[in-house]
Amino acid sequence: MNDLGKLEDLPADYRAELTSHNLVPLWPSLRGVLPPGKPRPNTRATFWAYNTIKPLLLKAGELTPIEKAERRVLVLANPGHGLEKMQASAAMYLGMQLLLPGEWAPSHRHTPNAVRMIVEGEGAYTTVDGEKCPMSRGDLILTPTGLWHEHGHDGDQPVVWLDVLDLPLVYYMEASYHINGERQTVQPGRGDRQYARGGMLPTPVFERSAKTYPMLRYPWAEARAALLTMGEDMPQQEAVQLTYVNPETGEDAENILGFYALMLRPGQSLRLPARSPACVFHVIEGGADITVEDQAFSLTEADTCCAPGYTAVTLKNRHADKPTFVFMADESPLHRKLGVYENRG
Ligand code: 1HN
Repeated sequence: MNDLGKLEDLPADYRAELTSHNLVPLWPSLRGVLPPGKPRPNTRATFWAYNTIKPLLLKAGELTPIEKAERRVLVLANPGHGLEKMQASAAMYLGMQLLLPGEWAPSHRHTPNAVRMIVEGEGAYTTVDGEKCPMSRGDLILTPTGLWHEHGHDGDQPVVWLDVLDLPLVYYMEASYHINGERQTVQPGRGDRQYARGGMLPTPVFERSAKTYPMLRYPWAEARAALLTMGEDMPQQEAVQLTYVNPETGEDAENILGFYALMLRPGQSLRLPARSPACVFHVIEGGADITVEDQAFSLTEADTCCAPGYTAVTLKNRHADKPTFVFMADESPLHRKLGVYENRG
């Protein structure tokens, strides 16, 4: 039943004639594009250790000046897709970016959406849509589609952050391009200050802010405090997780990828259900053993791994005496909007 015949079953002259007319028989390829029961993802469970990446990134700092690189990034590429594709999953791109003291990564804007999760170092900032966002460890900073962004660094130590983009999807859609721009003028006002208190929104009396993305920076200090407070009020075995959202709409912070912070309590083990989107895990604080099917990774601070969709993932806090905090990115908003989201338990 499963064998629908091979291309070679057809006479060579018939195949050649089809080809000459840009025609292809479906049946030899049908099982490939519609495998039985569940997809056969190219995305492989993959682990990237920060202590491997950091020296190589610092070396890139010596080898390649920022003026030449524009963005000095080592891409965390999934071997299942082929490294040259620069994909972590079908829709996610991951990269570790280095900015050295005094450097400036010039302003541009592009169609793919990006976020940065700050890994290490103080004193850098990214200016997004005229808003100067300071970068500190664990902060999440959005650069949504179409918004100007540039990075600068007034500190005295290297700064490293994790870039997460929906580039593979936008590129696949043949909708990926960029425009270079001038240095931005910093405008007064910051979303992370205006939206700092949950449940209370700025309400101008005479006009409303028309910003599609009102909040661009999600400080780690706030996320961490929220997780700890939530944890105090929840049963011990329940997952303590928050979603980064647009405070005006309550929707995911960006349109295509979803972003979350998870707290594993001391010694806690947590099984995440098999869901259709692929998922990325990055340890902000602590350490976690992460198991994806038959693969087991031990993550310490600043390590990153990814899991394909349709796969259950188990996370275990490696510490018995303190919580572990994990940043997650996934393809849920995309799957939900397209109607293909599944949770298989
Ligand atoms: C980009 O604009 C940045 O602005 C980083 O820092 C990584 C990877 C692909 C395409 C655009 C940035 C990127 C990128």
